[in-house]
Amino acid sequence: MIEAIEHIEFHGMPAVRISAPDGAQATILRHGAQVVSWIPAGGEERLFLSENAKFERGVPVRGGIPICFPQFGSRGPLPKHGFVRTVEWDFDSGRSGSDFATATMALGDDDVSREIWPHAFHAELTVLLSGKRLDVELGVRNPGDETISFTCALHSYLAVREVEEAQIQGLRGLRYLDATKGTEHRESGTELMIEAETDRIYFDAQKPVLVSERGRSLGLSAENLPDVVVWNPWEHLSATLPDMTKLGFRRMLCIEHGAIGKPVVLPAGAEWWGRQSLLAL
Ligand code: TA6
Repeated sequence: MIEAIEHIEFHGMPAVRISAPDGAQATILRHGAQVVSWIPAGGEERLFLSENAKFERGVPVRGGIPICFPQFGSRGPLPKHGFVRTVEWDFDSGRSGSDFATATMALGDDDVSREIWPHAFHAELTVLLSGKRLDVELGVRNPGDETISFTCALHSYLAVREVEEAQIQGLRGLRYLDATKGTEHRESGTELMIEAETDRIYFDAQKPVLVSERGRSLGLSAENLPDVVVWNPWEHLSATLPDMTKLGFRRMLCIEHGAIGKPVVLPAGAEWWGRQSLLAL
């Protein structure tokens, strides 16, 4: 019988694998508390992980669900996407029941983090697996005595059969930043298709996002993460990324929920959480 919570090595790195009795499974690296695999009950792998991903200390892993915190992208003075995706988190706790399994990873500030971001924080990443659903929740507490503010995202790399054939719904009417050009627009189409490099931040999304492909779909919804990033590097940008294979960009589609447009402001002692939920349909 498979244990519900297992401590394993994944590409030479310590990881936690959680398994629900219905066969659903997820793997979380301690490096970055990054979910690197999710197989829903009765299903197949739904997260993209580059075949050329690097599994090295201090280096981001290309694929899965990297955590961008306390800064999304290069929208501030910190390293791109912040620093928590490249440091080792602690395993905090794990639990399972008749139809779920869950694990929580934790990270607090230390001398190294305060050199980059001079603030006290305590972050937790909780992954809850049940049937065809995966909930990924980032919680942040401010244990210090000064207000902190941050932007963040759960940078989910979805596995797709063929990115050009995937239809993305749920974004119509939203204001978005086209980060490839630095221009703002409003989404007029009901379905977004990826046919070139795409890097957009949609603000204040209220509805779930649906990614439909031949024979399968994936629904994404969120709480307290109002913005949605859609990213695919396409051929030319992908060729400059050493951790992507030549055709890897065709197998991935990032749909990232985040708090990007309006930073989260946490007074001393306050807590916040944001959750992205993925449902395999
Ligand atoms: O979320 C989209 C994005 O901000 C893109 O601009 C792209 O650079 C991507 O993240 C990946 O960033 P990374 O630092 O992991 O290569």
